Amino acid sequence: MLRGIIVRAVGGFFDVRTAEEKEYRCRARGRFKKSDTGIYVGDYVRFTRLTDREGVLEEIEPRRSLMIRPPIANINQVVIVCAPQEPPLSLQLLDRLLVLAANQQLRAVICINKTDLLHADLSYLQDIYVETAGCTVLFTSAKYKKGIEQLKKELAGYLSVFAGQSGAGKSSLLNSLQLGLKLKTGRVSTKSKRGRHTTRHVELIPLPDGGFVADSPGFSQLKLTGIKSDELDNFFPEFVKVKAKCRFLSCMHAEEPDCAVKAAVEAGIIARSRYEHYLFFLNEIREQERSF
Ligand SMILES: Nc1nc2c(ncn2[C@@H]2O[C@H](COP(=O)(O)OP(=O)(O)O)[C@@H](O)[C@H]2O)c(=O)[nH]1
Ligand SMILES: [Mg+2]
Ligand SMILES: [Zn+2]
Repeated sequence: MLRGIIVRAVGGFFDVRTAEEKEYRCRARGRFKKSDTGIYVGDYVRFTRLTDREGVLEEIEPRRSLMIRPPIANINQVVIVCAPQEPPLSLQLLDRLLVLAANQQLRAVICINKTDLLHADLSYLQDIYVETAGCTVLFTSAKYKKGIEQLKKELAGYLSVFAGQSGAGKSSLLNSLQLGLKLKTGRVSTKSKRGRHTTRHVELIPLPDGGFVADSPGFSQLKLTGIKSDELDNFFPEFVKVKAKCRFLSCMHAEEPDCAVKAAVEAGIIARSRYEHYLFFLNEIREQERSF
């Protein structure tokens, strides 16, 4: 049997790519159709080779994750693309995406794109996200091909999706990687988006240094579902570092006295924006919990 990863699904067939960079169009045996686990792009599979280009799926390996929309298995990295302007930078959206990524145990890379548009000092983002939150931050310009080599390095070996606001430059960045893609760029109204891309198929694009990127942006669901209010602080690495010093073991870092997280905010060790977004998400989750 051969082993590979499903890179696309086409009309009941699955294209499986092997480590030798060969693709086989495979059909699934009947028993797969009955099993409720499904077969997804991103699944690692074993298959029997029929011809030089065809095979039959025999086995789906256990998947480490499954993203529902878009449906992709085994994603292990998200590239969160933001722009300093056009659209205006939303640190709340960035923090929300970071929480969602952490909840799915995905490595997160923050990519600040369109750096050519703004000559203001963006190093405060480095202070917040690299120094305290322990993320990887890249500064890019898809337009002027800046930072693309660093982006390639961060992608190598991972199975990545791109996420972030529409218009931030996800498609432009993917195109700048020159993987033989020609993704449509520009601001598309939600209406025409629906109309033109009716076949919202997912495909994994192999990277020259190993790994894949999904050509479809991740996280269309932005609700913090599946995260409990008393677990939210775990997704803020800089809170985790200090929270053992809170007076109460069950401290939610909101109304409680002698809270080490609040003290760290006052001392400038934790960024105020991070703390405010934490409180915002905490309220949102508490409201969801009350409505159950
Ligand atoms: N100035 C500038 N414009 C960019 C850059 N990256 C993308 N754009 C433009 O921003 C718009 C939205 O880009 P697109 O890639 O479609 O964003 P997406 O919605 O995140 O996929 C397009 O008009 C791009 O040409 C950049 O680095 N600098
Ligand atoms: Mg796009
Ligand atoms: Zn606390």
